[in-house]
Amino acid sequence: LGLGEERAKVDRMFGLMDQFLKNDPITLQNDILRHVEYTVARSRFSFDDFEAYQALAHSVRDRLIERWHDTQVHFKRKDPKRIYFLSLEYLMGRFLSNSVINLGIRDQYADALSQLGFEFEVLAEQEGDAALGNGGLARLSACQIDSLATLDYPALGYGLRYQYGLYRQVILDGYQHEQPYYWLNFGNPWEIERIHVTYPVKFYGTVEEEDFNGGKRQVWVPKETVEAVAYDNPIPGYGTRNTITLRLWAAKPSDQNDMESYNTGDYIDAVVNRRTAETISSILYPDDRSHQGKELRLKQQYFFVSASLQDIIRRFKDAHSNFDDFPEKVALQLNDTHPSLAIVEVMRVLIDEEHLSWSRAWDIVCKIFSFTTHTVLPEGLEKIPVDLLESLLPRHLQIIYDINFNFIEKLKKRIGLDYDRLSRMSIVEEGAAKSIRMANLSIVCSHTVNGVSKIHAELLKTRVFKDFYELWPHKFHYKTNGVTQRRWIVVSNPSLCALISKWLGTEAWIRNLDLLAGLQEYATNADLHQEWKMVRKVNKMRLAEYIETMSGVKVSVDAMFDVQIKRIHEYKRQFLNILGIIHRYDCIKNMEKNDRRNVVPRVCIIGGKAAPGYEIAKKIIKLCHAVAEKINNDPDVDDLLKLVFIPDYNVSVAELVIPGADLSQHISTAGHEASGTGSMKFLMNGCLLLATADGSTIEIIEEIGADNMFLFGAKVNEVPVLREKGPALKVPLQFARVVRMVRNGYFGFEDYFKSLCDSVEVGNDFYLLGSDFESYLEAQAAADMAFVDQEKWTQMSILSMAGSGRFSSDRTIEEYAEKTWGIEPCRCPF
Ligand code: B1N
Repeated sequence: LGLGEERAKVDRMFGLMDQFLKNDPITLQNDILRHVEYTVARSRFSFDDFEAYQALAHSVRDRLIERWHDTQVHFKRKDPKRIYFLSLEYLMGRFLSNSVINLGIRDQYADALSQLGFEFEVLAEQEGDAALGNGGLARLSACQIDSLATLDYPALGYGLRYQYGLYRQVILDGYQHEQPYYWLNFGNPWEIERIHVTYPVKFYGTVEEEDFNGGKRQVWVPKETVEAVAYDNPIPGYGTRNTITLRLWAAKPSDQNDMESYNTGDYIDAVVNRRTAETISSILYPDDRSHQGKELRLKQQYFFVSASLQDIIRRFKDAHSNFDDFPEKVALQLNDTHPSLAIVEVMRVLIDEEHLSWSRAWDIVCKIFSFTTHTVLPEGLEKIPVDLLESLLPRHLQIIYDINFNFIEKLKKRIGLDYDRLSRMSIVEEGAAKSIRMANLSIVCSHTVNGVSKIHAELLKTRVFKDFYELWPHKFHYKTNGVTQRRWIVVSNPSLCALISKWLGTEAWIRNLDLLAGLQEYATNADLHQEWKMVRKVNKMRLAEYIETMSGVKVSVDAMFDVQIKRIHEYKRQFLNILGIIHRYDCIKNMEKNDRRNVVPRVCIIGGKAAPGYEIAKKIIKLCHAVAEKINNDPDVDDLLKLVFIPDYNVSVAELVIPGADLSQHISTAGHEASGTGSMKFLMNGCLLLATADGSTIEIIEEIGADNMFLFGAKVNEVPVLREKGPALKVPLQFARVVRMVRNGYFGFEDYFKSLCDSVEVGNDFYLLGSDFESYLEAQAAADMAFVDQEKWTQMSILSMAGSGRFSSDRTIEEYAEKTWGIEPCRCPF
């Protein structure tokens, strides 16, 4: 467009602006009541909290849609290079509070509602979490989507619309039970069904050879078709009109399969069979370690990849006719290997459907993909059995073999006939059960491989992907993870948010978290200390109330709230935490009554889910309950020590727990946590960390200094040395004592806990609980000491928060945009 025309268009849009919805209290009330009456179909004179929430959500949705349309129109006109974020998991949590805050209309809604006799916070509690993911990786996707919108990037997130989200954890007699979480039961006002945005996704069948342009070519003749339907979730940025899309695919039966079955006359069976198509997107796999060799999982991955790429290619073709321009317009981000079939699918589409030559297609592929890995352990890497791939996606298997052939041929020229190394680097793993190494495929075909923290990148280069690093050092980078301060401070800790803005004299930190450093100069200011302690106390009271309703345990807010919330894993060492608690309990029991006065009171809080098939993790949950039962009912310890397990840990529970924590534990065996992002959320909320030098903690130390936290344990490089020692490893007496208490049935269930105790016996203690125990107790003692001096503690707490600026996902996303994706902001012009 010429400058004049551009101007005219913008003017016209401005002219239309008074048609946009207004946000004054009267309009908002009218809107809400209109939705009560016409959307929820309840009488506006009689509706309950849930119906009020639904109407409120629809009124917010209307406002989201306006901005979302404007953003899409703007992106279309500008046609910038876009980033497509491919992830099989998103832990979005609740949408309501986050949306109104990002839209800048929370207070207006709160006013409007109070005039109608409702409280915003109460209605917000009606919403269930969108829990379409397992843990850190999935919440990271959600934080990054928020940053992409806030920073005006032309981005689109793709995912799967699982009908069953992460299971609901129910505790019965201290044991974890999994219940299906059918989260769509109550409707979902935050999504927009796009019945016209659908694509066929094909499976199975054979590859046939056919004549083409005087030569031969391979064509896939698939046997089954499933329809992918788009559900769009508008994601508003903060402090911008930009509102981007999270597009989730749902599977629906396709009419293309049906002709034959209907002809056979078995109408009922044919209809019933159609429904199996829907199972593809019905359930999230609840395991965040690995999923090996499950056909449904592979189907999910391909369904996701195929639908997303059809959508991306359609959008590209709307404006372009030459695929050589594709890398100028499209960047594809692989969130771990889960979506990495996208690489093969792009090759297939370009060659088989668009008839590009192999070398042109390969050229394009090598320019568009970037890959982020979240794993530390070689055994955590995803592999797909060849026979599974052969039956489900025969043409894709051929293409993988071809990619691998070319790669190995080139590699031989570079490194010679070093067969060990060649076989380690091959995309195909030979052996009894042949399989495809998805990480190797991703590295070979991506221009960039990113780690998620500094230490993680080191481990990738020196251990996990050493061979590849030596071949292509330029491909390897890292972008330290971050979290969004919008959700993790503004939404979840409004009083801290107000305090920060007041002391900084600006709200600009909500878009630029580095500004928090401005609070360092007030770290010893008495007025700030007083306000700080007040805010923290109110948050602790809120948490104490929650604990009492969930577990019936009354806790004192004067005690130190010591929290460990995350997925239950042996490497995260919740067992170490519990053994430390047993030690503390044992010490109190063995003290003179008078000495007990010197004990710093603690409320130990543990929460997290164990993968349904992960036996040891489930035993850790049971142990936590068994120990809690004993301690919480022992009058000897009374308020000096309490232990509570918070059931069904999820995003909205985290929003409540984190602002109320004094101390949080991030105690993985060094070298096992790729990054960890929970620690960043605690840090932003002024919670002190008790941690090992692992993952992102190492960078947190650089920001706030080791003096402001409680560090312990073997370092990354010491871990292999200690493991070498095996049975000769030195383990403190106290450790043997507490393990023996569990083993001997002090907390009951000794048969059940036997294998758990065995897992930490000398010679067997892979995660080094025994050898880290002494320094763990020392760090705990240092935390007690610090807590006694409340001014000192408050100072450390302020400095933690003030030093958290680097851990905003805004910083991470800016690094990705500039260094990896090559994209620029594209801001809506209002
Ligand atoms: O990704 C997070 C990191 O902060 C954590 O350290 C890391 O453990 C986590 C298979 C995973 N790694 N791998 C997974 C999730 C789901 C699944 O099906 C693996 N999650 C992580 C963000 O970088």
